[in-house]
Amino acid sequence: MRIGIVCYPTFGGSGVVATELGIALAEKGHTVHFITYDRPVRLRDVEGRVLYHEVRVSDYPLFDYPPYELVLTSKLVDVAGHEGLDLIHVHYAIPHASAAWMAQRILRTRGIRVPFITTLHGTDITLVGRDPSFEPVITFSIEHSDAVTAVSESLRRDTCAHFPVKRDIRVIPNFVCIDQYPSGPDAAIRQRYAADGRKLLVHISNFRPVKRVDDVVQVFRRVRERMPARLLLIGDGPERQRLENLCRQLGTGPDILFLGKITRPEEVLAGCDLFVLTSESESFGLAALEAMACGVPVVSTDTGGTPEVVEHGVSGLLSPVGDVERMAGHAVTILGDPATQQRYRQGALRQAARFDVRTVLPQYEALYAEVLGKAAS
Ligand code: GMT
Repeated sequence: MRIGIVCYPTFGGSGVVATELGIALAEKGHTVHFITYDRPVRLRDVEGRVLYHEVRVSDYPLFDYPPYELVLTSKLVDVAGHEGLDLIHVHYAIPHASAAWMAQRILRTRGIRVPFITTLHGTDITLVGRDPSFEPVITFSIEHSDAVTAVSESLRRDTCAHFPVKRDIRVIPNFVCIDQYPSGPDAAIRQRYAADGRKLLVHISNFRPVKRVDDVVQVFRRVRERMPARLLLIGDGPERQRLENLCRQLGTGPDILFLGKITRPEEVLAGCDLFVLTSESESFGLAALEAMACGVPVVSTDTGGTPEVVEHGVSGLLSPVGDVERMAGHAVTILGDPATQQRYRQGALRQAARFDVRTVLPQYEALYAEVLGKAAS
């Protein structure tokens, strides 16, 4: 199959999943064309079957707002027509789904039929999508996609609750390529950050308000009162500078390290003891799944799709949003005793294995076949 993938090329979960999906499809022999404004951060080639087409919006003084959606549409028409794409798979509804719909209509005038699938990832529905100014376009693009998937049951429910859509939305969860993750704790990472045997807590996000990273700091400070520990904060975003200032005021010093963006988070996760995720809302929590794939249990808020990923009492412990006391208590429960930590570690590995690419990829391939079958009939 020749598949076009549209995604955000950044460190966000939707771009990461789209990239890993494209690579996994290429490993199975499909040819995959990535169409986006920058090379996705984790993209790599597989025997010439992964190609990248840049969407470049020219700067013209009349455009106060660069018309990205239109240029993306034109690029989709160009790539679909010239590369003979069988289907287009867009990740994140805004503005990818409406661009794909427009491209589909233009292609049809040229006698080319290309179905498109939209995968909803979370903030396109839960935050951005609920802005009334987006609603009509998102509703329309969901209704007019040839198929729609959501990354969790919770996101599927949210979509049906907040948008007047009647169509079927299939849940296909996010995944990890388990074989790419280290099988045991990494001694070199521990030597770098926890040579004195202290516990290593870690958080990864885009530092947006929805992640409530202040709560991560508050949870850590409570844990730190009970045991030697260090917190690694990975990623970057609008809240980072304020949080760095807060940590300076609190005098947390080397106990809290900001590491910035990291392309391969497992290179740090593999030495960590606990992942902390304090989000207000989270459609899935891919970062938590990646931590679990490294055998790192998770202390998280009980919100959105997180309970579908982190099994309470097995791979981590869940608490209500904002309850930093309870989250700190959970962290101490997991870290306070080696046998308990080991049990959660094994639970995290087992749970992550349920989301292995070998289980999830066939679900996408089956959907592609269904959509192509319908398009041909
Ligand atoms: O977390 C973010 O704000 C980034 C966003 C994205 O589009 O990359 O993440 C969303 O999609 C991820 C991949 O499906 C999910 O794992 C995240 O839970 C989801 N984020 C939210 O719902 C806040």
